[in-house]
Amino acid sequence: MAASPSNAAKHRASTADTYDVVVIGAGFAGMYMLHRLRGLGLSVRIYEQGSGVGGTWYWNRYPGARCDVESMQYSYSFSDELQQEWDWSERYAPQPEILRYANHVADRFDLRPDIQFDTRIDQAVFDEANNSWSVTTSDGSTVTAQFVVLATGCLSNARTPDFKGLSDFNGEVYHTGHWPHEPVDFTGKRVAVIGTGSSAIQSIPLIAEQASELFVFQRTANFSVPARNAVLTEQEREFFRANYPEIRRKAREEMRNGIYQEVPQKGALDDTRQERQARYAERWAKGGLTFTATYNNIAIDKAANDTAADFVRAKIAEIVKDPEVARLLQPDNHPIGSKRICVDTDYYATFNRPNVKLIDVRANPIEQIVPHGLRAGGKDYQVDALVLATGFDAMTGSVAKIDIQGRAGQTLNQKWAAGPRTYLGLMSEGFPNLFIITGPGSPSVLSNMIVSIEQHVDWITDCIAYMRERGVERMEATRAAEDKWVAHVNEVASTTLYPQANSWYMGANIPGKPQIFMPYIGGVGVYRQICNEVAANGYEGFAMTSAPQQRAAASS
Ligand code: N01
Repeated sequence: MAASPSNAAKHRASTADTYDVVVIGAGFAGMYMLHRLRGLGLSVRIYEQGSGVGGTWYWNRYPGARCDVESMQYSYSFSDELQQEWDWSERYAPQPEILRYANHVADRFDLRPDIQFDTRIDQAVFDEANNSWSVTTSDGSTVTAQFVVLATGCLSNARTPDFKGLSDFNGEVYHTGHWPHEPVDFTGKRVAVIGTGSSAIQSIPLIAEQASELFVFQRTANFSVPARNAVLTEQEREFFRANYPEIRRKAREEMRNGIYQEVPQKGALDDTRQERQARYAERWAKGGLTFTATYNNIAIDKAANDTAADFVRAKIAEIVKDPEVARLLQPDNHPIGSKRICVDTDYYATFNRPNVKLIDVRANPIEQIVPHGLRAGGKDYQVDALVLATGFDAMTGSVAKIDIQGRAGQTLNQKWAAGPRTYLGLMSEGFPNLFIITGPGSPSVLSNMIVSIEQHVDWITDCIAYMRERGVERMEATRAAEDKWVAHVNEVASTTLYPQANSWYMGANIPGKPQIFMPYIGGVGVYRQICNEVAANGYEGFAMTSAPQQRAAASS
């Protein structure tokens, strides 16, 4: 439902520099947060660095960018009208369509009047006397808010490695996470792509169709499964529309990753080799992320994991004609799924094209960028364009760019110097009234992000309503609750194969970043239950302070 004119007027009635809540980021998290807080009658301001809504889908415009969660599930569930009326065109929505959807939501719920675009937040300082945050924007103005919500995204701080000579390169340089708004035409050009993560794996097949020569610089081979993308039929859309209440409920409560799917009942080693091959072949033919859910122990049992990894390695050998190239493309240093599995269209087959060359950066490290190309392993590769598909400073990178000062002048960067510490991923001790959406310590990037975003936004909204009803002005995670939660997050991670990979989940892709498994791997259903119980128990593990209490404490 669009906000009524009277409501909209009320939202904007706060004084220009004081808000109840400042939200940082206008992606899917920030937009829904604004919508819900308006429902409480609060004054809210979103600050967004980009010139439009959509967050990750605003920035990542590289060729082939699309979501790896199916479109009928990668969508908001909070409004039945919205989910009934929006027509997704394909099984996996392409980036332009997801961005159209984000814009549609912004218009439909009249969100834009409360979003300030082209504005970064540089600093947020907690004022202990007033229980409020003083927030400074990139245009130099300062506003005050009782609450700040970080809706900054987990994969929004694109990372350019410190390549020697990069600024001397004479050609075009692109980063997949910061792609130009106009289409880039590589026709007839010699192109180098550095990196072979999801962004590279999606863009390489399309760049290869245009480029005269494409050099792919691979340091670590990644597992990828076919997307089998297709146009959605009306019948498929109708199935979801008719069953949304049950599908969404199952996704939230019963699925570990927030994606409604068939749940495996047995382990990989419970089947004979022949049965296993048949099951993997069936999932491979079906396509998509559910490949690693063929069995229930692929993420925890190395022997089980090996059977899935071997299947994919054999597929690579079958698809790629040159045995040496196939060997290089076969991942050999991490369990399948311990890095985010990629979902592709024709990725491996692209290496059969005569204009595509794979360069093994592990054996031949990139030494430097030279004016006309790239030097690796003592050899020069002449190129006209450089595509950096080198990933992100994930989960903490965007938060770290903001100078956040909590109680007693402690900064969040100081506190997280040895790795992020949160209670439930939602708050960090020492930083009152500061909420994080899909932060470290929550299922976040291991889940269907929209499911996790909606859960966090609903929880935060209920929490703020609870505080308001009781005259509570300040809320903060306790040290004891945070310590316990951090220990639990680490303990659960250590029972899986995830920490065995040098992944961005571990912070391993950023030199000097502490290596800690950042998301909570207990599953979205379990996690939701824990969050609900904490709330039902009067926000157990959080200290709540009302104004008179605080004054009394100060004078005693
Ligand atoms: O980034 P990445 P991404 N020299 O970090 C290489 C989501 N996503 O943008 O592995 C040479 O995965 C690096 O090599 P290595 C998804 O969650 C989703 O591709 O560090 N190479 C790696 O190959 C995904 O996981 C979708 O050895 C260097 C690559 O760059 C996440 O975003 C689509 C290097 C970076 O891969 C990130 O994906 C796209 C160096 N100095 C993204 N530095 C979908 O929904 C880095 N690399 C489908």
